[in-house]
Amino acid sequence: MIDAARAPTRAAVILPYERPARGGAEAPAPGTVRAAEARLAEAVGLAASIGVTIVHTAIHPLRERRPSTLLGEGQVAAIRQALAEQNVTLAVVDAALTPVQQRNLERAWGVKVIDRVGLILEIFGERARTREGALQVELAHLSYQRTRLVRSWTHLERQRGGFGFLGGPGESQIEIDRRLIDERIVRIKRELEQVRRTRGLHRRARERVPYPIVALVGYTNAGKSTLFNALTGAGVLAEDQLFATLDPTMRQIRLPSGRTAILSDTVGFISELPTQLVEAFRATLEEVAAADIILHVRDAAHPDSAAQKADVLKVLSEMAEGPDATLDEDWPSRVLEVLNKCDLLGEEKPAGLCISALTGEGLPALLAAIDERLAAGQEVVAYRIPAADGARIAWLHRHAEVLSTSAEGEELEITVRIPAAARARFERIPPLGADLPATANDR
Ligand SMILES: Nc1nc2c(ncn2[C@@H]2O[C@H](COP(=O)(O)OP(=O)(O)O)[C@@H](O)[C@H]2O)c(=O)[nH]1
Ligand SMILES: [Mg+2]
Repeated sequence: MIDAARAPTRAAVILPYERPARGGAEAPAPGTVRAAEARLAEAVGLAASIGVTIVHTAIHPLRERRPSTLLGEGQVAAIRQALAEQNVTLAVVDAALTPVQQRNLERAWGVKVIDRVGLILEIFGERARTREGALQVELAHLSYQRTRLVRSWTHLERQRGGFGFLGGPGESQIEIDRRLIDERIVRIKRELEQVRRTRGLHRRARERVPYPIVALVGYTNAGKSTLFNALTGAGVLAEDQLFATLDPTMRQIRLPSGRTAILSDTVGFISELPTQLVEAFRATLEEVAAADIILHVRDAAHPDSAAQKADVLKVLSEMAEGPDATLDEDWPSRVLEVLNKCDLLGEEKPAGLCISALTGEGLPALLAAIDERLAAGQEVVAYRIPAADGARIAWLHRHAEVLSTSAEGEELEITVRIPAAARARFERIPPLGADLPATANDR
């Protein structure tokens, strides 16, 4: 773990960039340069989110993948000099490094080196909010460590000339480590299954939050955190301090109508997410399930903006699939798309909600759109609910405007003004007791 709590770590972000195979020594296509720069910006954004100070960034074109250091000899030397000049103590190499490459680079540069997967695991580890999320991240971490042990083991074997039967001390240590990791993986998987069975209960706890939730989703660097700060910074409410200390990524906002909502920042999507991290990433996205509005923040100026949008929608739709779905199937009706960084676009603005989280352009229109969404299609409905069914009563208080409540024996009659989508969702929630047989053992 990187300890960012003490003094900010001085970090460098190095992008070893493979040019698409073209042949010849002519200059790279302009699109390639732009893609490399976008990729570097993403890596810088990722690194910044673990609280380190980035003092050096560089793109190094890869001519070949050297097994010992990935980068070329001259590049390794040039980077060493740059790191020393800036007193860097952590180098993030935005690529997949073998354990051997990582170790050799650490030796050559005299700093701690982490690769892309290592960095992403750090971020997920910090941001996992639910028990399930934390377990998923730990599982990914262990699998990552395990493959690295295996790889360095085959490396040792190779060094011995292929006769790997003479179990040296290194090898048996690795066998032991591997077994410990395997045991831990089995234990975590078992715990995960248990947590999944009780997931309904956790979600119900989230639903006690008394205001509608607006969750910001989108790619890393789309501007989610900037927008979060722009929307919450201006009108911070006094009672916000409480929320801020509990969880810096959730804060109250006051909408133009006077309605209060909770804005929730989420872990960003990451381009080319390594497959072993997909489950962990989805687990960190779970809070989207409880959101009344899924505010999809897009970087309208990014070269891959359209592909990024498709990715985000694909992941969300996958979360709504199968028996283990974490998202209600009505999720598309809850998405509100916003095009950020419109200040970087020229005259021709794309259709849709164009904003700039940086300059504040379009933010009043965005707040009005959120307001409108929350108010859309309201109906007045009266429900009779057993007074003991605190979960459904709390749900109504969160998702609907309660107009009146009266006691009718053991039941409450609650009259609410409720959005049509919320009404459909509410009517699918099993009444108290309906799910007791399945969860009785987990309490
Ligand atoms: N030009 C411009 N830059 C922006 C805008 N919003 C965010 N940024 C920049 O984009 C980078 C990533 O923003 P951030 O909020 O951290 O993105 P996140 O990863 O989605 O949370 C930062 O350098 C921001 O200053 C915007 O509307 N216009
Ligand atoms: Mg952010």
